[in-house]
Amino acid sequence: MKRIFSGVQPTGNLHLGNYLGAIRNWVRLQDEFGDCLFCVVDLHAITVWQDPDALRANTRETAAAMIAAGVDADKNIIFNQSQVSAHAELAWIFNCVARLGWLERMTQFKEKAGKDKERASVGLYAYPNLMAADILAYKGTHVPVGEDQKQHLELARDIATKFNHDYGVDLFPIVEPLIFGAATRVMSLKDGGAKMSKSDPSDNSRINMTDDADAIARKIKKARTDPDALPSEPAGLAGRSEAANLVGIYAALNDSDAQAVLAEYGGQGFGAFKPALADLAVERLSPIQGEMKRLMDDAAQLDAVLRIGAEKARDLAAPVIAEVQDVVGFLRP
Ligand code: AQP
Repeated sequence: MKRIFSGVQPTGNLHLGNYLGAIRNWVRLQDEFGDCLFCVVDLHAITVWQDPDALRANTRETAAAMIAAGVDADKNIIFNQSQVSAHAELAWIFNCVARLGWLERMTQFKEKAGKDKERASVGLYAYPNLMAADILAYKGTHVPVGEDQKQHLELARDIATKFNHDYGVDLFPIVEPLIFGAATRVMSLKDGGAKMSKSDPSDNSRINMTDDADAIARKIKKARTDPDALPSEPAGLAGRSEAANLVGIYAALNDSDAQAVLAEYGGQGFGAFKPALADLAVERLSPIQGEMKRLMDDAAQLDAVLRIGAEKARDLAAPVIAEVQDVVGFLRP
């Protein structure tokens, strides 16, 4: 059976990369896969400090963005991770399956911990084990994510394989990443070598899902580029990471590809291309933003969606956790 699991951290500043790399693809997959769980991963969020009130607000905002983007809350399971204890339970077991050497290789930990890794939380280090538990608590088979999560998904595969091998069972599936679309890695507007990120201190580096039309136009206008005109073929974008990023964003928003964008804009400068990109971004994002705002104005309704989703998720995870406990040798009632 095919089952999708994917998540977004409620760490604020939800951005165009989260939308194009993940959430929009969920909308497309929900009809193809009968069983989809979309999670606001608040346990992951606290691996770095979160103000409690901001965490509550960001959890609701993230859920609102999913629904506003078109994820159907009736057909799918939308919930926040901390309401389902199976995630933390299975993560502990996976802490005992994963090897230190595997975690040592995780580039996201290195990037997020920075130079002072002694001061990083243990949770940040063990983050990929929790991510494996998120998926495997439901025997998830497919995980739509941006390219940055590829390494974590390889680790989830390693954990599933080792668990199955160590206990001589065929309990966990080997998960498949689903990384697709014209913008699997949206880059910072200020630096074509860095990914667009919630935690970038510069707000001008990203287009937030809550930015209004003026902010979107201003940020795209200020986006770093080079002085050359756009090439007429994608090959001409080699070595021009900022130009390639803007073309990729345009292609993703327009549901086309770089070839088609350059067929239209090749030979033109950024003075013409940037306003066209800004108009397209506003056109695509503003309906989502309107709906997000409407949903955010009714916190009780959003909380109800998350509560119902968590109930359904608990029901799905319970037999898997029981099976794992039997396999591991835990006595249970
Ligand atoms: N720049 C990006 N381009 C494409 N996809 C992206 N994703 C994140 N950034 C980009 C995808 O969005 C989903 C949710 O990500 P997350 O909330 O788990 O956060 P993250 O991957 O750690 O990335 P952020 O948003 O940039 O946060 P910080 O600043 O905390 O690192 C995932 O599927 C991810 O691949």
